[in-house]
Amino acid sequence: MDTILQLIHKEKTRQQQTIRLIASENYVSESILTALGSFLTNKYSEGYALNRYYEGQEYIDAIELQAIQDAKTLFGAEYVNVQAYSGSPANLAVYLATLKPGDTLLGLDLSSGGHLTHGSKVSISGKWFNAISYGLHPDTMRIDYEQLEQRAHEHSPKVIISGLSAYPREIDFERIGAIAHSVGALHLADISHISGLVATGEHPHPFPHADIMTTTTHKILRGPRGALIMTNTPTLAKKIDKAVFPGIQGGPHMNNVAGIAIALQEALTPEYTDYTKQVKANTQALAEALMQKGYDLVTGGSDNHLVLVDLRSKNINGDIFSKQLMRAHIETNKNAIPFDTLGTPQKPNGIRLGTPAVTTLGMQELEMRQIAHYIDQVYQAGDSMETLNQIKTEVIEFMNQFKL
Ligand code: DSN
Repeated sequence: MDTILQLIHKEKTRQQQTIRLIASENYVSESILTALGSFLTNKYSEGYALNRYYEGQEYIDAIELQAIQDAKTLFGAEYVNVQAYSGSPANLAVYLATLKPGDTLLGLDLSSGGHLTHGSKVSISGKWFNAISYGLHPDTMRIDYEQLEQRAHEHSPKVIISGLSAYPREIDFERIGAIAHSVGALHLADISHISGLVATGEHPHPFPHADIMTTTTHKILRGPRGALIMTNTPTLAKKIDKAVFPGIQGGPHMNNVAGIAIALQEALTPEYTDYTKQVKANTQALAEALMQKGYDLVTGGSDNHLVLVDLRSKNINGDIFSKQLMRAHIETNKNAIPFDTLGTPQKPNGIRLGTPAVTTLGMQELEMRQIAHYIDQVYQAGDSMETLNQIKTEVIEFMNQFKL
């Protein structure tokens, strides 16, 4: 049986030999890996910088203050909490800070590209709160802002959530903010998927149209697993800090916070701005190449880092296709297609593809066309293991050009 260290090594090799197209994944730098595996993991630091419950915090405090300062600079935020363990706890902390059980929140429906924590019935956000959803317009497959406005007036939510996990187009934060404020609701922008684009001006900024912004740190932001909660309102900042600790969490994972601080410093460099531009260029190149090969994309393209491939015209579901792609070392995830009544969560009729990870490896438009070619070859191969193995060999050779 493999030891844990052997399994870690095998996972590294697997990542090296696989085209990773999961829109929420990335590769962190060597410095971030060092922070994650450092002595910081030995320390308890309940509380916040300069106001802790245990002694021995001089270096911990300096790390947390640096992370907060860099997040403020990167996102133009006045108050930042860097302790949430990940995106779901970050959103839960916002709800604890702003809602009581039974209060109404309004978020983008999961099957329209929203996130579980935006009010899905299987999440605490949908179980403990009166979660109402808005969706897409059936003609454009883009957010139906008129429906959003109508539901906001009808249900008077306390919080309206903007943000996506599988929506390939720009979000009009200004319009959502105006709707929220017209009904006395707070606007929470969960920018987890697009935070790097927001930070570098490649997507419109939620501030000043949002009252609170959350983001995970491990997607396009290219940090370790964790989250930021940001606001420019002092009273909200106090409530959010109390909600994170002691509301829902104990001691922060300071090795992660150190990794986040390094990721934020990396994101403040001109190289990172070039990276986010290339992510968008690569997504567009991938979208065009797939459409040329006859694949339908939801909304017919992308403004951000992801595309949603509608497989209904291909007579294969996303579950089977993503497994076949994986056999050829192409890693994707199955995904629901908006308004598709035949697909199920386990067997939806789409796959989601994103370019943040492959762009980190240095891939450009040429490689995106090559990836579209491999994807189509896998489709043509059907379940022929011999052909899938041939494609896998080619993919591994292709990946050898790029070093983790
Ligand atoms: N799991 C993330 C994603 O893939 O979008 C969101 O939590």
